[in-house]
This record gives sequence, C-alpha cells and structure tokens, in this order.
Amino acid sequence: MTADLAVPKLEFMRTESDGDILVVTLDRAEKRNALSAAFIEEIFDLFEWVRRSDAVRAVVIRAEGKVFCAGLDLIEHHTEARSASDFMYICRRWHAAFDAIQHCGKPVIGALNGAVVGGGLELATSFHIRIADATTYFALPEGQRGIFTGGGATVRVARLVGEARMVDMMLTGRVYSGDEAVSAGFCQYLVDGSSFDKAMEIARTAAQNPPLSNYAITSGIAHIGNMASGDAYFAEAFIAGITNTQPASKDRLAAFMNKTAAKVLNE
Ligand code: 1HE
Repeated sequence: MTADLAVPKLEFMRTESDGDILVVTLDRAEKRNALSAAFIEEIFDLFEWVRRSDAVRAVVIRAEGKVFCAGLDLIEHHTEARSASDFMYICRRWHAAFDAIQHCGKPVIGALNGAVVGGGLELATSFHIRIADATTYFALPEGQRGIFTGGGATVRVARLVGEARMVDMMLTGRVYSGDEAVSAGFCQYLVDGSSFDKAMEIARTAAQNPPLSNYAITSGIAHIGNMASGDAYFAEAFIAGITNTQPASKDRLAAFMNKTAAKVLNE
C-alpha cells in the first residue's frame, strides 16, 4: 500500500481533497451527468485508485449542476445501435464500476440533489450513505424508455427498497422524494439545506474509525447479506475475529476501561 498515488486523469469527474476526505464531483452537468461507457470506465479507475490509497479515509460524491445523475447516456446508447452482446458487456462494466465503489474499503457518502434516476439510482445505491436535499427525487424510468435496468438495480435497489416497490416504479414511473423517500429507504438523511455539508460532516465522523473497521462495515455487511444464516454467522465471526482484535482497537478499548472514552448517550 502506498499513500501518495496520483489520482487518475479524469474527464467526467473532478476531485478535491479535504484532509483525508476525497470529494468527487460528477462533472458532466451539460448532459445531466448521464453515464456514457467512458464515464463508467472512469468511475471504475477512480475507485480502484481509492481502494489502493492510504491517504483517503472517506469519499463524498456530489454532482455539478441541478441533476445528480440522469442515468444511462440514452443518446450514446441509441446512436451506437449496440448489439445485445455489446450491451451485455457494457452492463458488466457498470457492475464492475459500482462494485468498485461499494467495495473500495472506504465509506462513500452521496450528497444528492435533483434527479437520481435510472442508472443514476443504480450509481447512488452503490454508496454506503445517501443524503437527499429538498430537490432530490428517485425514479426508475426504464419501463417508459422501453428498456430495463442493467447497472445492478435488480440487486441493490430491490434490496434497499423492496422488490414490490421497484416493480411498481418501473411499471408506472412513480417518483419518490422527501420524507417518503427516506421512509422507503432510498436515502438515510433528508436535509433542508446542503446535502454536501451534511455529507462532509458524516464523512469526517466516519473517517475517524479505524480503516479496518470501516472496511468490515462497508463490505462485510453486504457480503454477509448474500449468505444463508449459518454461513453468515461463520463469516461474521471471522470478520469480528480480525477486526475486534486489531491494534487500532486497543487504545480505544483501553480508553473505555480508563473512563476517558466518550459514552454512548442519547443527547
Ligand atoms: C441526457 C440524458 C440521458 C439528459 N442521456 N443525455 N434516464 C432517463 O430516462 C432520464 C432522462 N433525462 C431526463 O428526464 C431529464 O434530462 C432530466 C429530468 C434528468 C433533467 O431535465 P432538464 O430539463 O434539466 O435537462 P434536459 O433539457 O432534459 O437535458 C439537458 C441535456 O442533457 C440535453 O442535452 P442537449 O445536448 O440537448 O443540451 C439532454 O439530451 C441531456 N441528457 N439526460 C443522454 N440520460 C445500465 S442501464 C440503465 C438504464 C437507465 O439509466 S434508464 C434511465 C435513463
């Protein structure tokens, strides 16, 4: 592991560092951050880099412009007249790119605004925490476009908000926003002000956890969710065996024993 890797060259995103927080901005506002095949490759490369970087302890993803992400680049898709196998391979690259986000080992916090639709929702559901603002809305317009999800929604969206809700959204174009979006599970937070400010606050908090704990939390729970319960308990014990005995936990546990650690209070 090295701490000083150079961020890959980017065309559709830009990055800034705030201490150990990497801020990624989707930067194709003129096309509402629609995801072309090249954009997907860039996401893959960036998050492979994040995975290898010791300097990054958390990531915040936001978007330039009034739309977080309009999903698949429909115009590229239409004009390229792709074959079935072309698009199958493209979908597999979407899966790889969004897996690279989910399993980069660092907490990824989405500061959402405006439309988070189609492939944009597939992108957002690969984040660990999603924060909506007053403008944010979620939809799966694939049915109306005469297409189907291909970037992981059948797994991530169905798991997050339930199969029945996903089927309804795809059949009818139903849109979720506000408190209804929170209670349905599309996002964990809804803020009156800036979703970016809240995302930074959360990222700074999460970045203080030991990296191995954050890796266990951000990847372990998702992997265990795919297992039958007997296997899940076995995997959980292994993850806990490694994480709960890590050197980085020793000072924190000693601080609790010495009564210098913060208590868990509801205030
Ligand atoms: C696009 C795209 C796009 C905008 N692909 N170019 N996604 C959708 O069905 C959503 C399609 N987009 C929209 O419904 C609207 O654009 C928005 C509600 C998101 C935003 O509306 P608005 O009024 O702010 O922008 P606009 O005028 O519609 O678009 C501005 C430009 O962005 C325009 O390009 P221009 O060159 O004419 O200026 C649009 O063509 C362009 N643009 N969205 C390409 N999606 C792996 S499978 C995943 C399947 C899916 O993702 S299905 C969902 C697709």
